[in-house]
Amino acid sequence: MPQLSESCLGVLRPANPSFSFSPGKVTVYATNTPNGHKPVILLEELGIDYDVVYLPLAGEQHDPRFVRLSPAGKIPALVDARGPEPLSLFESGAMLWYLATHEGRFVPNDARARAQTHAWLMYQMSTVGPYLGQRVHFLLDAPERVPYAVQRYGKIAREIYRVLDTRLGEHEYLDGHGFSVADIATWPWVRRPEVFEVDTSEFPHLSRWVEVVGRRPAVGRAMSLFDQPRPAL
Ligand SMILES: N[C@@H](CCC(=O)N[C@@H](CS)C(=O)NCC(=O)O)C(=O)O
Repeated sequence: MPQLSESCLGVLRPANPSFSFSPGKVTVYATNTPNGHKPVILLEELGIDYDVVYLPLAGEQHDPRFVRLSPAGKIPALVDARGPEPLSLFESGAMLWYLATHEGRFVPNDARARAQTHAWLMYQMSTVGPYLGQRVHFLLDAPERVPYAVQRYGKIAREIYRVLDTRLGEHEYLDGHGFSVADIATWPWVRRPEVFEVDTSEFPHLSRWVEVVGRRPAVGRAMSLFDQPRPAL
């Protein structure tokens, strides 16, 4: 396998025909999207040895061998082959929660504090990702311009930024306790407001947090992995 990165723990490699995973390591199947970024950021933060298998989403996500790893045929998928039996997971929020609780990092120990981390992670999974995804779809991907949808998801996108900005005006990080999986899940989605045509001059607290999280060395390493040339399939 070509090792494309000297600076990252993660190695970006093309999907192999059997969608096999790396023995004794964590393998993430991902592409260069916010949902793909999340587990890679956390793995870099945790310093766990991992490989990233790049899926271009050109149809191979529906391959039955991939669907066995990710039942909805979506990235990211993760296999933790460090234990006696490989553990296969889909849904990025579940991956973050599993890795963080397994390592005892980026989630608070106290149950009440942890519940707040969970709530902000759920807000990302249920609202930030799906609605900003619809915003992009109707701005950039829809075969025709649908003014109602452009307006509806524009309003929702601004509301999401407002909710996050309010929270980040009260707390340094989303869960109110420290940098956590809630920040890791949310940051890749909201870091580029121009994509959603959201004017962040109204949201200074969110802008401060986007910058602070983006300066974390592990976040930089994870994102640079996705900046590399994509390995040929
Ligand atoms: N809730 C899922 C969303 C996953 C998702 O929507 N992945 C997209 C890329 S960001 C995908 O794989 N799309 C391919 C397809 O729908 O065929 C998660 O967070 O893991």
